[in-house]
Amino acid sequence: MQLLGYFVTLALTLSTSARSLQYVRVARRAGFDLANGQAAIALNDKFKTLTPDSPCTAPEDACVNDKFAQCVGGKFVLQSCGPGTGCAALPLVNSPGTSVTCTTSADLAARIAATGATDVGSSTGSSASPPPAATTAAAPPAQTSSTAGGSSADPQTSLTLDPAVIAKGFANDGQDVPAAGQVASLTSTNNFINFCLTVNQPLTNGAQVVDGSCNPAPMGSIPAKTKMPSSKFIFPKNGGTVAANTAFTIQMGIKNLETGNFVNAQENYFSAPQQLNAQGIIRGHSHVVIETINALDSTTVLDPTVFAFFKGLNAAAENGILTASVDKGLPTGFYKLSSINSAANHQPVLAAVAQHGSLDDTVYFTVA
Ligand SMILES: [Cu+2]
Repeated sequence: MQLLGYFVTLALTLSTSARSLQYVRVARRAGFDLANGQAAIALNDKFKTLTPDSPCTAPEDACVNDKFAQCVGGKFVLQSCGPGTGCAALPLVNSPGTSVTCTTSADLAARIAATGATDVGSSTGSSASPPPAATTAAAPPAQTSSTAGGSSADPQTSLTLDPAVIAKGFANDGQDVPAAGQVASLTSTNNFINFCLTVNQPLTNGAQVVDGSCNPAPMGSIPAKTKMPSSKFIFPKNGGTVAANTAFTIQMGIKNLETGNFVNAQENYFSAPQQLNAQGIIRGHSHVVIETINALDSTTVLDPTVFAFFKGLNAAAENGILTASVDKGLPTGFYKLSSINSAANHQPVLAAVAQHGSLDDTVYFTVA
């Protein structure tokens, strides 16, 4: 209660935006916050004793000489932090634990102060009067995030890449195990966060940019191999026949896709990573497209810019079946019907393994 009072009092002395920030923090304070703060303090104390030659065990991140240190092969590899920042262990906000990152000293102090921790062994009850350092440290985060544009208590709004999510394997071009015809992968030590600076294209930015664009969003959550989406057309069936110029309803069975999740296709196209539901199933929707072909056994490669019918299946499947009505039917002819199973932001679904059955279905049918 004393801490709560401290935060409310502090909040009243801050600007409106900073005040709401503090209230959010109070509301969010979780049972592990104090322990996280104490653990961060202990780690930062330990880091002061490390040298570039200190032994380490991968995967271990640390701070050595105020530089971010990754343990590679039993030895620290140091990376300098950006201007105005240093390396520190920070308390995690949403789960027990700490993360090692580059940040400002003000952000470090504020984030530790927000946990209520004042030293390694402190407890909530003992911090009746918060030290002056905590008070001065708690005010700057709002300024830090607006002026430096960098560190923020929330990694989802911070402009700084958290080292905990750096995919170190991306630094490998794959040619250590050469295979005939295999080309070197593009590599990155910062998750390609600025990749779009390397191409002369506008950012995708939520729009369907018809002349092409560069998309900076990560690919996101990939489901387990056992939860790859799959679909099969029930009507029309492969080789089936539909009456010409007569309304009909496409029916498609779908598995392992939490259908009914679609975002604004004009404003949020490819604008967020693939996401999974609590069961580990991709949250998304499907589409169906019908293309005209000149015969059922045609071998002509089709032009994807041309199609006879297209529909996003925005509703959730009923009893595992998605439907789309082709209100005016189709003229006499031969057709190819395909699904485009997608995540919520309309991107094609991504799977955990390269070798898998088709995640979509295609059937060929006659309209007569
Ligand atoms: Cu879509």
